[in-house]
Amino acid sequence: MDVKAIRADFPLLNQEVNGHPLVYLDSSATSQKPTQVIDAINQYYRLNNSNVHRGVHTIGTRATEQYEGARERVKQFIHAQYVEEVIFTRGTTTAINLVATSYGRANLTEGDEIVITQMEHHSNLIPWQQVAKATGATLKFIPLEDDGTVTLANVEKTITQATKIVAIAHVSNVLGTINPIKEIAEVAHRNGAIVVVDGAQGVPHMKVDVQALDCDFYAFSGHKMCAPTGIGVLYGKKVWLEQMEPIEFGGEMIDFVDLYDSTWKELPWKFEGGTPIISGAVGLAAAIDYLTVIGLDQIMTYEQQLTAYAIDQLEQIDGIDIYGPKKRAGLITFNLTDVHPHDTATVLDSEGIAVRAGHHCAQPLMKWLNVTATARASFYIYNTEDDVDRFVNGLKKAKEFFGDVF
Ligand code: C6P
Repeated sequence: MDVKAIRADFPLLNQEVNGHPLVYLDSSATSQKPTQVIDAINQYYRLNNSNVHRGVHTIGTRATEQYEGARERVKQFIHAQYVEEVIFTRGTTTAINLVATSYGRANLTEGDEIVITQMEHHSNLIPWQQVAKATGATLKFIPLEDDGTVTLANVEKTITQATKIVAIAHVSNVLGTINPIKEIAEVAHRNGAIVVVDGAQGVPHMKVDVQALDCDFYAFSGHKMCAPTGIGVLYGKKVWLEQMEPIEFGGEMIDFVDLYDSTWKELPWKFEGGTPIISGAVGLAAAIDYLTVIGLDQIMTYEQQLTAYAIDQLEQIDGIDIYGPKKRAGLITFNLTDVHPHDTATVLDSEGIAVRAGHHCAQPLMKWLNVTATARASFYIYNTEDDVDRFVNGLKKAKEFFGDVF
């Protein structure tokens, strides 16, 4: 991977923050955008902006072709079997809520179980809490090992014939744990349950093949993979999507409308009520093209190398707790002893280094870690060993600042 060339594609990275060259280590929150994506959106608005699926005029046809072309790109990227299995949403949160509300409320009843884990982001927890409340189903949690992984033995123990839905992150946004989705799907299917994967931290960093994983639904956000905010995807197996009712009603998603009743369009449009996120889809297609040229396997390997390089250095620092397993995705969640993570992040920011501090939308996981908050450095294709060195030096400064000398 030519990281120097990649960095040059990201204009935002080329600036000073607080008098220092920016080191951006918050890509798990949102990634930066390359010129190729910014230009694609710019060009769409300059040349092809129109509403889709409506007019017969040339500009409208171009916009429709770009929007539906983006769907085809997503289909290829995640290796879905059918293009109509790709529903555009606002992001991961909206995608999971769509499954929970439409599939969950229609198919669950008292006595049924929804199996999740304590490492879930709130977006893959609260929608299921709501389904449980509405249907009388109960939530069950696969226990976590001390390093924040799940074992297949515990997966086997937790999923039973009463399980109807298993909802799990592909990659934890806090621990970096990579969950064995294919194996979990096998256990779930053997017990008659479906599997919903929160892929927000998966798709941007690794090759995802939804048919090979055999998951029933897979949700992800464009903004974590070089695309703009406001566009995301729900992949779902056609067999389920066809049975499901829309949850948003109005323009775009209808077939025939009468005074007292209406019918819906076929897949995927029945789930895309209102004017869709056209420029977002155009940006997502450009981001997919960009990442595909680099290669998802290369991205994963590179990020894991960079993370290992960082952890090696961090482990030499006294008084640092690093959370999560050894084999992990490209992020490091940590705390300096007796220093609040917000203070750590503030000192790093004064050095031009952007990390995230807080509960990372995973309060039950913070409880499991026995902390109220943590700091987190997350890496992407444009980060370098030099960024890691600056980060480690910044942490040393933070420790000095708060009264502990190495
Ligand atoms: N995590 C983070 O800093 P949205 O906001 O819908 O694009 O994605 C939600 C979401 C769902 N699942 C996981 C595993 C996630 O990491 C996220 C977003 C960001 O970790 C913002 S809290």
